[in-house]
Amino acid sequence: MKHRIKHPASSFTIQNDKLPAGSVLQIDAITDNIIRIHTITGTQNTDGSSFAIENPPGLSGSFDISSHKQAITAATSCLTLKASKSLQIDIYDKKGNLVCAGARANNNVAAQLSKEEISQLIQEGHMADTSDIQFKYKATKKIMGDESFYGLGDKTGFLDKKGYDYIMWNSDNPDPHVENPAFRALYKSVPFFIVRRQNCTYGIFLDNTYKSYFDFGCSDAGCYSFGVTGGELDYYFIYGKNIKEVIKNYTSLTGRSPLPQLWTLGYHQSRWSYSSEDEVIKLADNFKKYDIPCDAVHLDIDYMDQFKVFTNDSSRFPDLKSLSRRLSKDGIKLVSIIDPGVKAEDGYYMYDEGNKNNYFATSEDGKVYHNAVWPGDSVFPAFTSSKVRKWWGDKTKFLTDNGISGIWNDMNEPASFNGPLPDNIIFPGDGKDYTHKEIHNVYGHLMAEATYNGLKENTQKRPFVITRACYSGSQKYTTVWMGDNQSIWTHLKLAIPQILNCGMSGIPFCGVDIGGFGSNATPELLSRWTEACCFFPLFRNHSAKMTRRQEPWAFDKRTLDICRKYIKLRYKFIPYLYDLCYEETLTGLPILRPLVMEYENDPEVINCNDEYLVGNSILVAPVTDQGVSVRSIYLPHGIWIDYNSGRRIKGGRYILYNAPLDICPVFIKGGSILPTYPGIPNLDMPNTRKLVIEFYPLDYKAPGNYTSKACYYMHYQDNGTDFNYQTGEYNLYKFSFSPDRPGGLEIKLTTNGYKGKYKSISAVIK
Ligand code: MIG
Repeated sequence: MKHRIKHPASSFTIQNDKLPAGSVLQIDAITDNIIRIHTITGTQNTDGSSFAIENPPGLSGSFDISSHKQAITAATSCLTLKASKSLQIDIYDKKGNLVCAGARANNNVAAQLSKEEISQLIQEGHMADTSDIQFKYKATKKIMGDESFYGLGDKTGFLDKKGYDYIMWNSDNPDPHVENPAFRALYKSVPFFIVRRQNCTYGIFLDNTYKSYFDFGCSDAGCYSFGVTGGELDYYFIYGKNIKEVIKNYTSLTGRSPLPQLWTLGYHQSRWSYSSEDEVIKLADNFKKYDIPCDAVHLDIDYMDQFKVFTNDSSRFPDLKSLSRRLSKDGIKLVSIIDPGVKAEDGYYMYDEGNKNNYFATSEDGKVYHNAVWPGDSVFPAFTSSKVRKWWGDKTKFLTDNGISGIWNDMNEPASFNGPLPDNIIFPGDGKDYTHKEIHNVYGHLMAEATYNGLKENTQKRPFVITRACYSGSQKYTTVWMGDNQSIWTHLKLAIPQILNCGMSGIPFCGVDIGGFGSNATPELLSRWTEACCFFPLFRNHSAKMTRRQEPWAFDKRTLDICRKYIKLRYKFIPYLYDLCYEETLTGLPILRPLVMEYENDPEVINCNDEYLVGNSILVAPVTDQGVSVRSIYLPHGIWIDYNSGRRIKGGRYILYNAPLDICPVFIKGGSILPTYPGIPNLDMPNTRKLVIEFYPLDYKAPGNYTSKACYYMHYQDNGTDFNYQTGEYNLYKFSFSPDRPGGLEIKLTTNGYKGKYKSISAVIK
């Protein structure tokens, strides 16, 4: 919901005739390294409010303000901001270095096509973004050196966004999955980015839900800009001494992902659609038959009765509850899809209840607004209202009572088949009506919030929600996937920078459709895709109707063997992934990290698009090209242990690596201690009580003959299901290695709150 941000103790305002009549620019010290810069119009809503920020960090910042003729200077203990009367804002660090300099606004809009360009595109039968971009506000900053730009959620393109421009407008249009000059938006709006140059990092969070534009030196190499088409200019300058600090500070504002249920880190199998109970049972049997671990099967839209949400098709799925019971014997959970569009059909309970209570969006004349989605003629719940969210959340009981363990929110941009929703459609909220233009980009966010709270209340378990559309801060409620990619190699390549930027935007639990959603996968593509994504937080194979089937066994024995091998590798490292989830709850740091996050001063990794780190101990450099079995890999400085051969390799250089189809290059950082599972069939709790600790010393000659520096690792354990950990029901272990200690490795329980201790922990030295 929309939250009021309390008026900070320390702030000042500037008036200027460049601002619209009745508006002032207000600058607030939120903390000593977060400064909010926002316009305020009129008297109403003077504190501003936010969909993304619910519990701002303490509002502890304070300004020391001095005013001169031409400028106001305001200093916190970390930053000094100078605001000229002409509204140029420069920000300095404690040492007096200029961190972020305002630039004179220009009229350049990279995304705006000229009239001639538009008519030519249309003449040739192409689609074009013909909208006339009218900025209400635009902020322009200097590019001062070798800046790189990271973040922006799910946007396509490279890790470093310098030289590109993007649009925030949640869009159900899979075309922009590849670079396309006519479209720059995708499903999500996460208007946060990190700016990094030598010895300097900061982030900017533009908290505005209207359509907004970002230009990173695209239309003018000397500056970057961001502009909004409605509402107030409202952005946070977020300082940090490195990328990690910026992410910590950003997530201290917009929130962090809570711990997931353990099983959600397992392998998920999906298809549009598994469309009968029999088919689902056969699917589950195949996982057993082929010896492949699996924790979840997803039910796409065909389980519903005529696509009516919160119903089931009783001819195909007569008894979901007993189906779920049958699957749980094999440790498999069911996740089902839910779309926001409610079928407009008298007598259908969702439609009737919503109508009776005015829960649906309306036209300006107050009549319920209709468009079409999967059920045909449909109406759209106003998730802007807390009553509607409660209503929707309560309805999830239909699914949880039927044994469904997680909800997959689709089409919540919202997508519509009869043209886009007009800007002026009204979504009633709490004490305020919102226009579609204002809340389009948070529709998916609010639906996720409703789903999360409903699941939490109905089950008392940690809710598992996946969403396609979202906004900054959605990480508190949901995991995300990247929508409709295709079974093509460029989309496999794209998945890496997409997921890394998503993680740097505060959304750690994310994934892509493994094998590709649209078009036909090949055995080679599915093999490489499963390898490349085997550490992705959300690990789901999904494919579209009318495409070639894509389960691990759908092709040949070799593909099956490779998928099994990498799915098992994934399960082996789930304790490590879960530890990273725990770390994320404390810091906001993503599970998958670009190399630049851990090796910030290494110029080789600034735009490394084809490798990623899992935490800081595992480096993955998958093959993402067809027909390729050798690739170059950059290893940052340090000793890296080739997971496939055990070889120790000195980093700080490129190596050429042989990676035939069944090999994904994976490296462990020398001196790492990692918790692993011995082979387990799934994540049912009894299977997860045994742990094997692997230690990768810097130098290893033979069993018992190795050397390493002192190091330690903290391992987290709880019941993997509910919220009891919040009242202390968890264990923290410290695994440490000391070269002086006989026997080397020591395993110690440091905090013991949870009684379900591991039955056995064994140490393996690699
Ligand atoms: O119009 O539910 O992105 O994952 O399988 C397509 C059917 C609707 C789009 C989702 C996709 C899902 C599909 N949905």
